[in-house]
Amino acid sequence: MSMNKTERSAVFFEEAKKYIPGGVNSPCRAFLAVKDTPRFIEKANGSYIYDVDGNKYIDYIGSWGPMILGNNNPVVLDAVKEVIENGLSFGAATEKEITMAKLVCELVPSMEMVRMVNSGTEATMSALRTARGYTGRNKFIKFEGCYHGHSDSLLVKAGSGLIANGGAPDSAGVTEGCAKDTLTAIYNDFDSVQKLFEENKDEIAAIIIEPIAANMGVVPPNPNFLKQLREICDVNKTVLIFDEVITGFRIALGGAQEFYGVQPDMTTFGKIIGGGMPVGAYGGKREIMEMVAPCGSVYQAGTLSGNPVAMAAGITQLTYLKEHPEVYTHINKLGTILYEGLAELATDAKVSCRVNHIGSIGSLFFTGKEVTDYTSAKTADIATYGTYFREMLLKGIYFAPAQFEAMFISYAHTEEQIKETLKAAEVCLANL
Ligand code: KE4
Repeated sequence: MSMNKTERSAVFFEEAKKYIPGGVNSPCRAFLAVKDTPRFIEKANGSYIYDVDGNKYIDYIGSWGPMILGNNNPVVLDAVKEVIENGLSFGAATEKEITMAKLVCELVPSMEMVRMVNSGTEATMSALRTARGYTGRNKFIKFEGCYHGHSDSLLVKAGSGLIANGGAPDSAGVTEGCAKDTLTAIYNDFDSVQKLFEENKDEIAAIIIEPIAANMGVVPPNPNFLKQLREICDVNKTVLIFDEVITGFRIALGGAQEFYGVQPDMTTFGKIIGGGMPVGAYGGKREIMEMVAPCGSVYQAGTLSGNPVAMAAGITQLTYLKEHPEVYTHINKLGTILYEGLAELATDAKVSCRVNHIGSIGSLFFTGKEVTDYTSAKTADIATYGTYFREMLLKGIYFAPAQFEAMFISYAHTEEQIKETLKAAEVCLANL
């Protein structure tokens, strides 16, 4: 078993902790949940990342989703290099923003208008504000275990880094006043949604949902669940928001809404839309989006929104995906081999484990239960996941450094690398 050197990562981590909370600029990177030294990454290329101690890893994070074409895709990189010469940011309108907006509306038919922002958090926060402005209502429904970024009213019973190491799903600093309008339902439990509508008649502005949950680990929607949400929103004139920050342009070119054939009223994007640069977006029906300033009364703004360099990266990546449908065939095929292979190996090793996956995203839960919601996801044994993660990392496989995250396969991954990963997993699972 190869032993990673982690000296330099360890030194950097101690230094970083002096100046940055927890030594990281996002909690998921701290490796707290897996009780290991966070690897400080020096460079990335294709399906590999390289840390500051010279270790090389097959990368199943891809910056948490953006790198669908692989790290440092030359087409995206060239597009960025080309525009940088003309200036990094103008704070003024540019043609590239029209190109991006038209492209998003073309690829996602439910989008009649779209506003660029700089992160998934900004996208969901703004979409929610717009839905409230449009309906004149305050309350909204989210689902336990879903994560929609870190805006106050969405940090209620949220997933991802909030629950990574067994933490509470609610953040300190979110006031009663803010959280009181956040209603939480149970993923895949339509009765829990219906009950909230009965208890809050005509008061619910929106439902926001990850159409495939990926922040309590990957939890696909039950058949008809999304359709039921569509119907109850129609009846109650509630805005249905699909948070496709992870699933957008990933599950299909048109996102989970294309894959499941259910159209939301609004959609939020992040990650892939930026090609690795900071980009988020929200949009949907014209009559809703015309509420947004400066043409409407819902205010939202951003110094770097629609930044020309970020637009070049995002437009290039989305255009490549539009022109190369083979990307999806490839990543979905590798996803089936990897995730079904992991499930088989766990069974052979008599390890109590569930693997949930759709296409190129998936996650592995050390539990004997079907994982269909937050409660069942939480039965997963976090300590065993940590052991498994650390062992795989020592073998050069970089999985999600937390139980309640997804893994991502890119177009740069090869069948050989998947087989190498499964070989490593066979040994690790047998040693658990
Ligand atoms: P950002 O603000 O991190 O760009 O996007 C927030 C967000 C919104 N919606 C969904 C469905 C998301 O998954 C995210 C962010 N995902 C996390 C990983 N679970 C990003 C990684 C991190 O927080 O460092």
